[in-house]
Amino acid sequence: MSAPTKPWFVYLVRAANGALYCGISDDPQRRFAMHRSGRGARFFHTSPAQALVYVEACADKGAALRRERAVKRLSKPAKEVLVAGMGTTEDAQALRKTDSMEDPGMHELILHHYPNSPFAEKARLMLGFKQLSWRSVSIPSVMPKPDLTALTGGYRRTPVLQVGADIYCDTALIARRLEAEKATPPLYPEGLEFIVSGFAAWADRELFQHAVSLAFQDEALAQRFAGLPAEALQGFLADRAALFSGGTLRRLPLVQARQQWPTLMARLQEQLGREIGDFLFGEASLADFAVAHPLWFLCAVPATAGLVDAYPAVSAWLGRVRGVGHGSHDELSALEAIEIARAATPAPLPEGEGWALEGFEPGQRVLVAATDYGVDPVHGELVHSGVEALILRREDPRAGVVHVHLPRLGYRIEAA
Ligand SMILES: N[C@@H](CCC(=O)N[C@@H](CS)C(=O)NCC(=O)O)C(=O)O
Repeated sequence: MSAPTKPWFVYLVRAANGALYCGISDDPQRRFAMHRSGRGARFFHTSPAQALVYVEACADKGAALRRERAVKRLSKPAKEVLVAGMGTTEDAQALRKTDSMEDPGMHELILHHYPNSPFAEKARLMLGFKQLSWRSVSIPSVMPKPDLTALTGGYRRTPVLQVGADIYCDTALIARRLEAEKATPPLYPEGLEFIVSGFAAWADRELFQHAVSLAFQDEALAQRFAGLPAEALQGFLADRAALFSGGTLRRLPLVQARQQWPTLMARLQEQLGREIGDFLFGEASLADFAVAHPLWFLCAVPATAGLVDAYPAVSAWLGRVRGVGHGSHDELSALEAIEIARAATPAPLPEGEGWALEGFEPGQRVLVAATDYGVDPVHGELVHSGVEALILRREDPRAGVVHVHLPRLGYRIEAA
């Protein structure tokens, strides 16, 4: 029998100036005593720790870390509700539900996407995995996308997640936002965080590049665009050529993609044959959704479906991953989404998590752009640089003040 896991706690400490600090510990009282003596968190250098005002028990350290992330994302009024209620875990779950209905700081998840986008499928599956409900805004698959860029400030890639006046670009960041929204089931299982995020980055780039090259062969494109006017295909190809201009990535030659594909599939088959669980690393994780979306794309037309079907373990696993579904969702118009952004205030910036960004100061005017493809820049005021994300504040004539969140990895930042 395995040893019972030790409970850990998420706690809130009030500083003398009224601010709330969120942390985790296996002994919150001892930790609070440390904060009182000025040790353990830089937060209390500006204003001393005054009272331990909230403690919530979690099953283990991993659960506490996930809960801490979720609590840190709550608005100040929502944190105050926790403090006032001193709830248990169940109470806090229920409370989060009421928060989203009553607290004007909490907003619905809105996904801007189109049906046959692989990265959008990755996002939809992640939403399904977490059994979240969301609103769906249809965006064009080619430029121009004026309603999308009113929110993003220029970022054009698909998908984009909107939460009120906060706009999340790139599925690498959308995954982290969804994890903060709902910790379980985790996209980053405890102890596998580094493996799944590294592996997902590999699949999103390497595997996806192969899939795109294979999916763009004539026969596959003809099947994809069957029944549509010839101009639709021409317009799509011209748009995708422009998508790559100015970026570092080049389309993988078809012959190379065909030659290398069996190696990629053999690796997946081998991993899936290990009987460590139903998914790539045992339990389902971000890694599964990152591998699934390029394969899902190939399965969509007969000309390329065989590239997946020829590998029974991969095909069966893909069925299981797709089985998580897309969560419950309903349609929202692009104009309503812009109106929601305009009416909302961006969420408070993450507290005490700032991370040095060499050469840049908070408040500076910058531009941030992807480096690989779809390099259209977003201009704004740099209001936060965290470990994973940069946040730009921008004011849009239609969407009002929004915070655009972009990943640090794979993006460049320049003074503007
Ligand atoms: N790194 C980005 C890549 C997104 C991406 O490449 N999306 C494709 C669609 S699957 C795209 O933007 N294509 C051009 C477009 O939709 O305008 C992410 O993870 O979200």
